[in-house]
Amino acid sequence: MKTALITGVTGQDGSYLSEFLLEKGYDVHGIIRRSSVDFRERIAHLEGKPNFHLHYADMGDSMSLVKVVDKVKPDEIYNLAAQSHVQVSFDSPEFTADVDATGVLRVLEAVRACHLEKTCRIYQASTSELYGKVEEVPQNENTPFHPYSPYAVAKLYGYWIVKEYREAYDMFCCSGILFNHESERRGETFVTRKITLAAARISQGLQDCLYLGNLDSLRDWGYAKDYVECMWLILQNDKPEDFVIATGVQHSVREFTELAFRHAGIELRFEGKGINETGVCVKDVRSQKSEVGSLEGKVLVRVSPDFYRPTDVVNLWGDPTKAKARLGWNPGKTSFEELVKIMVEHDIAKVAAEGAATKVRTNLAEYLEKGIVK
Ligand code: NAP
Ligand code: F7E
Repeated sequence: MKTALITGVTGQDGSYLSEFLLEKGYDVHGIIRRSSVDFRERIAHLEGKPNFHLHYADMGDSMSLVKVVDKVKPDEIYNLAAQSHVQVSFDSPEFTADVDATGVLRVLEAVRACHLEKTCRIYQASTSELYGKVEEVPQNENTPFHPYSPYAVAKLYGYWIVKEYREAYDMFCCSGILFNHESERRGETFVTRKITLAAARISQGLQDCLYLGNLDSLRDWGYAKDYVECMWLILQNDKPEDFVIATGVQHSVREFTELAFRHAGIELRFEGKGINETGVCVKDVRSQKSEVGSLEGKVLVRVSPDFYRPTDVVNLWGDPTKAKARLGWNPGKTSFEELVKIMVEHDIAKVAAEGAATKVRTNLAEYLEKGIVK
C-alpha cells in the first residue's frame, strides 16, 4: 500500500484527490490547519474511513511540516495548499507569498530533513496564472511566463524552486501547470461558482441581481474531478517532468454566465459596454416560477468595478498536447457544457434544500458581493 500526504486536503482539489487515491488503495494523510469554525465540508464524507488520516500543520510553520512528514513517511506528497484566490492576493500579498512561495520550499526542505529525498515523489500545484499577461496563445510548457498578480509571482517561485530541487538534489518533484478547473465544490467566490450559485438563487427568487467584474475575460475551464487524475499520473511518470493540464477550449465569463442562466431556465441578453453592460432576461422558461413572477425584462446581471483587478489575466488557453501524448490523459472527458450543467444542477438542488436560509436579497447581496466577498 502506497502512502500519500496531501497539503490542502480540505480544498476543492484536495477532496477529489483524496477520493481518487483512496479508490486506488492508498493510505491517505491530509494536513489541516486550526480554524475557529469547523469547515471540513468537502472531506466530511471521508472522515472515519480507515485509510484516511488528518494531521494539524500549517504551510507557514516548518517544524509542523517536518513532524508530519517524519511521522507519515509518504511515498508521494501532493502540495495543494495555497492562498488560491488571485484577487485576495492583492489584499494579502505577504501572506500569499509566505504560503504559496516559501511554503513550497518548506515542504521540499521537510522531505530532505527527513532523508526521504530519494524515495518521496512530490507534486506541486502550479498554475496557468504563471502565463499571466500572456506572451503566446495557446500556452504550452515552453511558453514564457509573465506573472501578473501577487499570487502568480508567489506561484512562480514555487515552480522554480521545485525545478531547482529536482536538478540540485535529483529529487522526483514536478509541477502540474493546471488551467482553471471548477466543480460543485469550487469556492463560492471564484467566478464560476459565484455565477452558478447566483443563477440558482435568482431562479428561486432568493437573489435579485448578480454583480460581476470583467465579462470579457477568457478562461480554459475544466472539471476538477478529471484534473486530479493528472496529478497522480504526473507522479507515476518514468521521469520527473512538468505538464500543462488544460482542455484546449476557451470561453469568456459572459459565455459561462449565459449558459449557467440558461440551465436555470433564464435566457439572458447582454447589452451595453464596460461598466454599463447588463444581462437582461429575455425569456423566462423556469419550470417553477418563484413568488416574484416572470423575470422577463429584468436586469439580472450588472458589472461592478469592485470586481475589477489591479492587473487582470484575460486570455488563458492551454495546450494539453504533452499530457495527452505522454500521460495518456483525456482532456475532453467533461465538456464545458457538461461542467456548467453539473454545477448549476448541484446549486439549484442546494439552494432549494437550504431555502430561505440562503436568502440573499438586494441590500445584503450588494453588501456581501461588493463589500466583502471578492
Ligand atoms: P482551494 O479550494 O482554495 O484550497 C486551498 C487549500 O489550501 C485548502 O485546503 C486550504 O485550507 C489550504 N491552505 C491555505 N493556506 C494554508 C496554510 N497556511 N496551511 C495549510 N493549508 C492551507 O484551492 P483548489 O482550487 O483546491 O486548488 C488547489 C491548489 O491548486 C492550490 O495550490 C491552487 O493555487 C492551485 N491551482 C488551482 C487551480 C484551480 O483552478 N482550482 C488552477 C491551478 C492551480 P483551508 O480549508 O483551511 O482554507
Ligand atoms: O477569475 C474574472 C476575473 O477568480 C476568473 C484560481 O483557482 O484559477 C483561479 O484563478 C476570471 C478573472 O479565477 C468576477 O477577473 C469577472 O479574469 O474565478 P476566478 P482565476 O483568477 O482565474 C487559476 C488557474 C488559479 O491558479 C487560482 O488559484 O473571471 N471575473 N467577474 C471575476 N472573478 C471573480 N472571482 N469574481 C467576479 O465577480
